[in-house]
Amino acid sequence: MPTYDALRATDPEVHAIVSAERKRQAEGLELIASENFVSPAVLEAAGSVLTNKYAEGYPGRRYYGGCDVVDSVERLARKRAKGLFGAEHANVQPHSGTTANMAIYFAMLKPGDKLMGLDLSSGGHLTHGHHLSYSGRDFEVVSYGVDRDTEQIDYDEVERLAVSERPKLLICGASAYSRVIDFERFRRIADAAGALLMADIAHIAGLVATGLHPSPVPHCDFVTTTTHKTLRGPRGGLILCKKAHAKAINRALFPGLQGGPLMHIVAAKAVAFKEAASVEFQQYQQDVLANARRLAVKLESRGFRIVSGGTDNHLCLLDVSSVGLTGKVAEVALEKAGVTVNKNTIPYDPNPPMVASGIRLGTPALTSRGMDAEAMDQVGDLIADALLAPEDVAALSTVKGRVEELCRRFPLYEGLD
Ligand code: DSN
Repeated sequence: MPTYDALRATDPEVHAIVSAERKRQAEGLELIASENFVSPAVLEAAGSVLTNKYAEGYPGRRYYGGCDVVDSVERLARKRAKGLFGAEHANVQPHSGTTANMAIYFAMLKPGDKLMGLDLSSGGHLTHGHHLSYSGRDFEVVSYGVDRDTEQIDYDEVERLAVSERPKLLICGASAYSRVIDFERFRRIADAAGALLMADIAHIAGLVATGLHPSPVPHCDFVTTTTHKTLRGPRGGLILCKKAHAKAINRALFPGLQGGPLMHIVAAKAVAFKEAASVEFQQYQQDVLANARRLAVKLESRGFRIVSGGTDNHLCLLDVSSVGLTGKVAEVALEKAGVTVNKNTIPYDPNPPMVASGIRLGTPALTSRGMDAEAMDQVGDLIADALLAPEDVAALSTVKGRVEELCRRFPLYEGLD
């Protein structure tokens, strides 16, 4: 376990900030669906001397000398990623999910080409064609949403739209969608529309790696993900694709979009891929799913509406307008109670994103610290108690005390200060 003795001596100011963040993570309930707590081994690799090495290029073809050692870690990371997901090719260099997605677009599309993705307000991602992102600025965008009644993807409607719009690239995958995504159906739709198919599995990668969500790999031309969400690796991105596209994708990422890869992060990704292939990780992902379901049921029993009526994955969307709140008010109230969430629009939300009518709750981080079904019932009660008294400072402070008590039962990063 790394310690921060050198940091404390050299820069007490930054040491104090790191220490305060560690304390915040340990003493609060982390329910942001896209966050997780990496293992000490991942943390150690991410903080290693590999940060010192420049390695522009790819293993065996670098623009710098002295790359033999880091070549071996990149090869290992690629091999493990391919094995984990059953993919033909892996590029482990993307600094983030956004650059991973960008590499696909830049390799396969020309400016002005048409892409089609899930609308942000229906659970999609900024990089799937939102007008404020490069994806919505440089390309022509067609968006699909979710059905107003079921709040789930209507595949017939996606097919109708894709066939009439004929996008060059069809994107599936989401940031705030709690149901299974039918990648096989998306393949049939892409074929009918003459489109390439990309899946962004940033949120569900851990579930896919363990077979708890159907894999997009056999059906998609490209699969992108982040490595830090359910996959529980360092902050970063990953691209998987068919061999036929490997060269174009590699070139689009480097030198097209990025410079030197972050070799310490590549090493940490390799560690995370090894961990994700373990029996323990399989159990962990099962617990993530069970906990998400339990939390959703608990909150429903406390009077909250769950978007789409439930969850099949690691997250649920709570419609807080069902108790007269906005997502913004709910997020602030919960923060005062030591519970970290993000406000989130819900399908057909009348509120703008910075206000929103929902909050997104995910169980990957809490499950990493060992929380179980009984703990989820308590978490549900703590959230409900805070949201039923969002302006009551004393009530929120009482909830915070209960949150800290629960967190003490599930310690995090013991030994770090
Ligand atoms: N910010 C990520 C999330 O929270 O889902 C997506 O980029």
